[in-house]
Amino acid sequence: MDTIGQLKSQVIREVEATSSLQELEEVRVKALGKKGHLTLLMKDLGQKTPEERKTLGAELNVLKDALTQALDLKKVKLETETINAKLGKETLDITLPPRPDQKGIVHPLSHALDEVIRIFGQMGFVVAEGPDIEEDFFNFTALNFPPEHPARQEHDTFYMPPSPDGQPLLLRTHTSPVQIRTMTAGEPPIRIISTGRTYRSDYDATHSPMFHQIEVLVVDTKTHMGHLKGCIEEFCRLFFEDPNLKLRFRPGFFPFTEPSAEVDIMWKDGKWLEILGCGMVHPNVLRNCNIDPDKYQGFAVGMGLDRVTMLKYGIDDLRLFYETDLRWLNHYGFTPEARG
Ligand code: 2NL
Repeated sequence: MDTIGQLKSQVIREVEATSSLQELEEVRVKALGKKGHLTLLMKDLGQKTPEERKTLGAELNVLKDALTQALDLKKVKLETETINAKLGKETLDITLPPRPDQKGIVHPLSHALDEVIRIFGQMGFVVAEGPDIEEDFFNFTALNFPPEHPARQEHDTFYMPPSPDGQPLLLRTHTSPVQIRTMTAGEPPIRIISTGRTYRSDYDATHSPMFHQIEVLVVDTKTHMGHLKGCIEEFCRLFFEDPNLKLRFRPGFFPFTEPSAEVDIMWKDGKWLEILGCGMVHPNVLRNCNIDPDKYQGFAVGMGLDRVTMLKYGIDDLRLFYETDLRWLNHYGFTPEARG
């Protein structure tokens, strides 16, 4: 009894006398640690009679709670004092100008691609993607290029070592293989745009060995050139933000479309500028994808993203897109907030 009363007032006095968290911890260990006074008293309980154990045990538990509470209270008090002392010493110079906030900039190509996807998305198209390294079959053969067709060289194709099963591999020269894969894998109706990187060995102010294409493909019953023309007109007027933009369709040739056309838009000062190629999907291409050309027709459009981005934003050398010059990007790029 007496021991308990003494221990209590002694520990409480010690707790009150501490002036740091470290001192407080020492007091705690001395009383409640493995070899602490209270701990030893509790161990002693084993030697007592059951009757003594009952009363003494209860008293020791009350003491333990009282000491723990005193220690906890003092701990909070010391912690608060420590923080207040620290805050009292700290000064914050709110007149300092803030460091400039270096924001990310959206590359013009990404911005233009977002626009293109938004416009075709509103017309009901979905985006399709495929691998950059393609099989010769998807890039050329299925698209009605005969084996000896000069376009296979004209395209300045980057050939890769063949695949383990002997397939000729190459860096895709256009995004058309994505459309071939889509037609082969699924049933019409099909309404897709395919976008991504394409590669040809060519380098000057208007050609980069890696560039970007956007292709459009619609396959359905009763699809005709009127749909092709309307879709292209709608797209160009929205993309170039001119509802009265004049377009001109000229006959063209591609192995994968028949008939084919090249499309010009009327640019400032009455000049026509070619911006895309298009046509009705060649029946051989449909057949190569197991689509019956007597039942389905399709139209397709192919466009260089780099070229239309240069036109829209007045960039005159395509190589600037790929030089990663931050000053250029700050001038021609877009703030992320403007991404829609
Ligand atoms: C251009 C012309 C074109 C296509 C691409 C295409 C794809 C399939 C079937 C038929 Cl799978 N056609 N694509 C059609 C006409 C023109 O691209 O000047 N591109 C930059």
